[in-house]
Amino acid sequence: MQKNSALLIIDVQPDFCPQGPLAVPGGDEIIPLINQLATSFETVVLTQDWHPPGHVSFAANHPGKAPFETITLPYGPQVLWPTHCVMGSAGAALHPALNIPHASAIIRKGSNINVDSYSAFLEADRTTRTGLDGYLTSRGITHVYLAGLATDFCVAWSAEDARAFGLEATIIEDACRAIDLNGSLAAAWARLAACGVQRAPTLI
Ligand code: VGL
Ligand code: ZN
Repeated sequence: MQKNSALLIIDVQPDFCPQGPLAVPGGDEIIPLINQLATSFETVVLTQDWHPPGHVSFAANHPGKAPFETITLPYGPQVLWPTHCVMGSAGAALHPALNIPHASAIIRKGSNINVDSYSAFLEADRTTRTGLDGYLTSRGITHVYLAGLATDFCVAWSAEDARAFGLEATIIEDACRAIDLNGSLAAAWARLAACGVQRAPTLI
Protein backbone atom coordinates (compact mmCIF):
# COMPACT_ATOMS: atom_id res chain seq x y z
CA MET A 1 0.00 0.00 0.00
CA GLN A 2 1.29 3.49 -0.84
CA LYS A 3 2.67 5.71 1.88
CA ASN A 4 -0.13 8.22 1.39
CA SER A 5 -2.82 5.66 2.33
CA ALA A 6 -4.11 4.88 5.82
CA LEU A 7 -6.34 2.14 7.19
CA LEU A 8 -9.09 3.45 9.45
CA ILE A 9 -10.58 0.73 11.67
CA ILE A 10 -13.90 1.85 13.08
CA ASP A 11 -15.34 0.73 16.44
CA VAL A 12 -14.29 -2.94 16.56
CA GLN A 13 -15.34 -3.26 20.20
CA PRO A 14 -17.00 -6.09 22.18
CA ASP A 15 -20.25 -4.14 22.68
CA PHE A 16 -20.82 -4.23 18.87
CA CYS A 17 -20.03 -7.95 18.59
CA PRO A 18 -22.29 -10.97 19.27
CA GLN A 19 -23.25 -11.06 23.00
CA GLY A 20 -22.83 -7.28 23.17
CA PRO A 21 -25.74 -4.89 23.93
CA LEU A 22 -25.61 -3.42 20.41
CA ALA A 23 -24.45 -6.51 18.57
CA VAL A 24 -23.89 -6.10 14.84
CA PRO A 25 -24.61 -9.44 13.12
CA GLY A 26 -21.29 -11.13 12.37
CA GLY A 27 -19.41 -8.23 13.92
CA ASP A 28 -16.53 -10.36 15.15
CA GLU A 29 -16.15 -12.27 11.84
CA ILE A 30 -14.26 -9.37 10.30
CA ILE A 31 -11.40 -9.32 12.80
CA PRO A 32 -9.06 -11.85 11.10
CA LEU A 33 -9.37 -9.99 7.79
CA ILE A 34 -8.77 -6.63 9.50
CA ASN A 35 -5.65 -7.97 11.22
CA GLN A 36 -4.37 -9.17 7.85
CA LEU A 37 -5.25 -5.93 6.01
CA ALA A 38 -3.48 -3.87 8.65
CA THR A 39 -0.14 -5.49 7.84
CA SER A 40 -0.26 -3.79 4.40
CA PHE A 41 -0.55 -0.27 5.84
CA GLU A 42 2.14 1.84 7.46
CA THR A 43 -0.48 4.17 8.95
CA VAL A 44 -3.30 2.50 10.87
CA VAL A 45 -5.78 4.41 13.04
CA LEU A 46 -8.36 2.74 15.29
CA THR A 47 -11.47 4.36 16.72
CA GLN A 48 -13.43 3.61 19.87
CA ASP A 49 -17.02 4.64 20.47
CA TRP A 50 -16.63 6.08 23.99
CA HIS A 51 -19.66 7.43 25.84
CA PRO A 52 -20.27 8.73 29.39
CA PRO A 53 -23.01 6.76 31.25
CA GLY A 54 -25.49 9.65 30.86
CA HIS A 55 -25.02 9.92 27.10
CA VAL A 56 -27.82 11.51 25.06
CA SER A 57 -27.85 8.58 22.56
CA PHE A 58 -28.86 6.02 25.20
CA ALA A 59 -32.59 5.22 25.27
CA ALA A 60 -32.22 4.55 29.01
CA ASN A 61 -31.58 8.28 29.53
CA HIS A 62 -34.95 9.21 27.93
CA PRO A 63 -37.84 8.03 30.13
CA GLY A 64 -40.60 6.46 28.05
CA LYS A 65 -38.37 5.92 25.02
CA ALA A 66 -37.19 2.57 23.71
CA PRO A 67 -34.02 1.61 21.87
CA PHE A 68 -34.12 2.19 18.08
CA GLU A 69 -36.69 5.01 18.33
CA THR A 70 -35.62 8.33 16.82
CA ILE A 71 -35.86 11.65 18.69
CA THR A 72 -35.03 15.20 17.63
CA LEU A 73 -32.10 16.95 19.29
CA PRO A 74 -30.76 20.48 18.68
CA TYR A 75 -28.40 19.10 15.99
CA GLY A 76 -31.04 16.95 14.26
CA PRO A 77 -32.52 13.45 14.43
CA GLN A 78 -30.91 10.99 16.83
CA VAL A 79 -31.52 7.24 16.95
CA LEU A 80 -31.72 6.03 20.55
CA TRP A 81 -29.50 3.02 21.21
CA PRO A 82 -29.18 0.43 23.94
CA THR A 83 -26.53 1.53 26.45
CA HIS A 84 -23.18 0.68 24.82
CA CYS A 85 -19.49 1.53 24.88
CA VAL A 86 -19.51 3.24 28.26
CA MET A 87 -16.08 4.81 28.69
CA GLY A 88 -13.71 2.55 30.61
CA SER A 89 -15.98 -0.53 30.47
CA ALA A 90 -14.80 -3.89 29.08
CA GLY A 91 -17.32 -3.64 26.23
CA ALA A 92 -15.77 -0.37 25.09
CA ALA A 93 -12.23 -1.74 24.90
CA LEU A 94 -10.62 -2.46 21.57
CA HIS A 95 -11.68 -6.03 20.74
CA PRO A 96 -9.13 -8.39 22.31
CA ALA A 97 -8.79 -10.35 19.03
CA LEU A 98 -7.45 -7.28 17.21
CA ASN A 99 -3.73 -7.73 16.72
CA ILE A 100 -2.33 -4.51 15.26
CA PRO A 101 0.66 -3.48 17.33
CA HIS A 102 1.85 -0.94 14.75
CA ALA A 103 -1.37 1.12 14.86
CA SER A 104 -0.21 4.68 15.54
CA ALA A 105 -3.34 6.46 16.80
CA ILE A 106 -6.56 5.69 18.61
CA ILE A 107 -9.42 8.18 18.35
CA ARG A 108 -12.18 8.11 20.95
CA LYS A 109 -15.46 9.69 19.94
CA GLY A 110 -18.89 10.35 21.44
CA SER A 111 -17.53 11.52 24.79
CA ASN A 112 -19.58 14.73 24.87
CA ILE A 113 -22.66 13.84 26.96
CA ASN A 114 -24.98 15.97 24.78
CA VAL A 115 -23.70 15.10 21.29
CA ASP A 116 -23.31 11.76 19.51
CA SER A 117 -20.46 11.09 17.08
CA TYR A 118 -20.85 8.36 14.50
CA SER A 119 -18.06 9.92 12.45
CA ALA A 120 -14.39 9.57 13.33
CA PHE A 121 -13.86 13.14 12.03
CA LEU A 122 -16.80 15.30 13.19
CA GLU A 123 -19.35 15.07 16.00
CA ALA A 124 -23.07 15.03 15.19
CA ASP A 125 -23.23 18.83 15.64
CA ARG A 126 -21.24 18.70 12.35
CA THR A 127 -18.73 21.28 13.62
CA THR A 128 -16.68 19.81 16.50
CA ARG A 129 -13.62 18.01 15.11
CA THR A 130 -12.00 14.97 16.69
CA GLY A 131 -8.62 16.04 15.29
CA LEU A 132 -8.37 13.05 12.94
CA ASP A 133 -8.34 15.26 9.84
CA GLY A 134 -5.28 17.10 11.14
CA TYR A 135 -3.53 13.90 12.16
CA LEU A 136 -3.95 12.35 8.72
CA THR A 137 -3.15 15.50 6.77
CA SER A 138 -0.03 16.24 8.79
CA ARG A 139 1.23 12.74 7.96
CA GLY A 140 0.62 13.26 4.23
CA ILE A 141 -2.32 10.88 4.00
CA THR A 142 -4.56 11.48 0.98
CA HIS A 143 -6.53 8.20 0.82
CA VAL A 144 -8.26 6.37 3.66
CA TYR A 145 -9.45 2.77 3.49
CA LEU A 146 -12.20 1.97 5.98
CA ALA A 147 -13.10 -1.21 7.84
CA GLY A 148 -15.13 -2.01 10.95
CA LEU A 149 -18.55 -1.46 12.50
CA ALA A 150 -21.14 -0.57 11.56
CA THR A 151 -21.13 -0.11 7.77
CA ASP A 152 -24.32 1.97 7.77
CA PHE A 153 -23.52 4.19 10.77
CA CYS A 154 -19.99 4.86 11.97
CA VAL A 155 -18.18 3.54 8.89
CA ALA A 156 -20.49 5.41 6.48
CA TRP A 157 -20.38 8.72 8.38
CA SER A 158 -16.60 8.51 8.67
CA ALA A 159 -16.22 7.83 4.94
CA GLU A 160 -18.50 10.75 4.03
CA ASP A 161 -16.56 13.09 6.28
CA ALA A 162 -13.26 11.84 4.85
CA ARG A 163 -14.53 13.03 1.46
CA ALA A 164 -15.64 16.35 2.98
CA PHE A 165 -12.06 16.83 4.26
CA GLY A 166 -10.74 16.23 0.75
CA LEU A 167 -9.52 12.65 1.16
CA GLU A 168 -10.10 9.74 -1.18
CA ALA A 169 -12.11 7.08 0.66
CA THR A 170 -12.63 3.38 0.00
CA ILE A 171 -14.81 1.13 2.13
CA ILE A 172 -13.50 -2.44 2.28
CA GLU A 173 -16.85 -4.19 2.27
CA ASP A 174 -15.79 -7.65 3.45
CA ALA A 175 -14.11 -6.04 6.45
CA CYS A 176 -17.34 -4.34 7.61
CA ARG A 177 -20.70 -5.46 8.97
CA ALA A 178 -23.97 -3.48 9.12
CA ILE A 179 -26.77 -2.87 11.62
CA ASP A 180 -29.33 -2.29 8.80
CA LEU A 181 -32.07 -0.51 10.76
CA ASN A 182 -35.15 0.36 8.63
CA GLY A 183 -33.24 0.36 5.33
CA SER A 184 -30.23 2.24 6.74
CA LEU A 185 -27.72 0.15 4.78
CA ALA A 186 -29.18 0.88 1.34
CA ALA A 187 -29.60 4.54 2.26
CA ALA A 188 -25.98 4.72 3.38
CA TRP A 189 -24.65 3.17 0.15
CA ALA A 190 -26.65 5.71 -1.88
CA ARG A 191 -25.18 8.64 0.09
CA LEU A 192 -21.70 7.15 -0.14
CA ALA A 193 -21.91 6.75 -3.92
CA ALA A 194 -23.15 10.32 -4.26
CA CYS A 195 -20.11 11.76 -2.48
CA GLY A 196 -17.57 9.60 -4.30
CA VAL A 197 -16.75 6.98 -1.71
CA GLN A 198 -15.36 3.91 -3.44
CA ARG A 199 -16.38 0.40 -2.56
CA ALA A 200 -14.00 -2.57 -2.71
CA PRO A 201 -14.80 -6.15 -1.69
CA THR A 202 -11.41 -6.70 -0.09
CA LEU A 203 -7.78 -5.91 -0.76
CA ILE A 204 -6.34 -9.39 -0.27
C1 VGL B 1 -22.40 2.97 16.26
C2 VGL B 1 -24.59 3.21 16.85
C3 VGL B 1 -24.24 3.89 17.99
C4 VGL B 1 -21.40 2.43 15.28
C5 VGL B 1 -22.02 3.66 17.39
O1 VGL B 1 -20.23 2.20 15.66
O2 VGL B 1 -21.78 2.23 14.09
N1 VGL B 1 -23.68 2.76 15.99
N2 VGL B 1 -22.95 4.11 18.26
ZN1 ZN C 1 -22.39 4.98 20.15
